[in-house]
Amino acid sequence: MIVKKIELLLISKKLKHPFKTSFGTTYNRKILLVKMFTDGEVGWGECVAGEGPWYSYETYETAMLVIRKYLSKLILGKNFDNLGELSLVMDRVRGHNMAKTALEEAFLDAYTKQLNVPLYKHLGGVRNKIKSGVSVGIQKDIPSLINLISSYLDEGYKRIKIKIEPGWDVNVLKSIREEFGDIPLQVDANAAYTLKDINTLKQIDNFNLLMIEQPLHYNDLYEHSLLRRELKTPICLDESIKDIYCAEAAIALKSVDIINIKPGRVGGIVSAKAIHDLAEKNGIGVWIGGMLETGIGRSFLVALASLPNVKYPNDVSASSRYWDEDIVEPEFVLNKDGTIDVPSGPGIGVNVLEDKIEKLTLKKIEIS
Ligand code: OSB
Ligand code: MG
Repeated sequence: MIVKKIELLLISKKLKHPFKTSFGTTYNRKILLVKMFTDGEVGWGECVAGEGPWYSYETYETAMLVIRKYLSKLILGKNFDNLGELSLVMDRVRGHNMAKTALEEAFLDAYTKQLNVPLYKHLGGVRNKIKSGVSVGIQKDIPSLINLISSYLDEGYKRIKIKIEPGWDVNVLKSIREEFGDIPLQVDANAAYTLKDINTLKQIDNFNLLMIEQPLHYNDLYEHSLLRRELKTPICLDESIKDIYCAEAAIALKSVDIINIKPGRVGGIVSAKAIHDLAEKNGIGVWIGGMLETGIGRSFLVALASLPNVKYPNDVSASSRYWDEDIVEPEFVLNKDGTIDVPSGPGIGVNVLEDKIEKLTLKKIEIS
């Protein structure tokens, strides 16, 4: 399949609820979408880089620059027989994983539409419903958090993840356990602690959590291996696993019990699948993380969540958890049993609503 033209669409979209983590608060998302024209089908991808370099060094602006100046030059006008070939060519650019992922996604959507197969089947998915959890940001006070969790449980979410940071941790977990008993619960620190916080971390360890996600530094593997020996709660890594090399090192160092896989963070669908397979070989379960995606990025998360070694509920919630209106049809909805259906149509399996996108578009760049 030949890559003929790439369109970058920068849209702005308001989140239903502001999302606060230990690294900042997001109210409005600027989202870079990629529309790729090939000699066959057209495909869509989503770049999860944020507005500022807080979760990772990438931003939507660095992604636009790197795609325009470097990545597009490596792939435009070229023929790729499969996604692996496209991915390999883009390896020449170091880093910029979120930019690469958006291009991989757009190619893969077009490619699987051309083959007339659903994305999840093409990737080796084994289930047509995935377990959906919800990631709840830091709130202004505990009663607000309890109310929000309560409404998510009413909607049918079966697993709750809360964001924590020093000062919003032990007290909060105590209230949640008092209010909701032994619901499946986990925490995500987004690298807000150090080994000096060992006393707090040991208290967090007493709440029978499914896992504690990225407690220590975003680049660290070694200190997580030390911490892991001190806690009974499984350690899940997010930020620290940037590619297959980090995943190998984390496993060898015994730094990790569970891996959160986000395609944008690890450089694409090929890399996500490789990490999934490596973890499986080593008896480490994975789940699919989210970055507050629209329905376009979400469709890739849902497909990845259908892979066999996805052993935990995913941060892949229904469209309505993020947006008043999604930009795909049908939207992703939560079933009563806390699952989300995996689309069974060709490619991403949902229709991209271009008229809605047009209304949200701040900037459009054509590269050919
Ligand atoms: O650490 O998992 C994270 C959102 C933005 C940046 C980092 C993270 C998150 C989430 C959101 O937790 C998960 C979702 O998309 O529902
Ligand atoms: Mg995380």
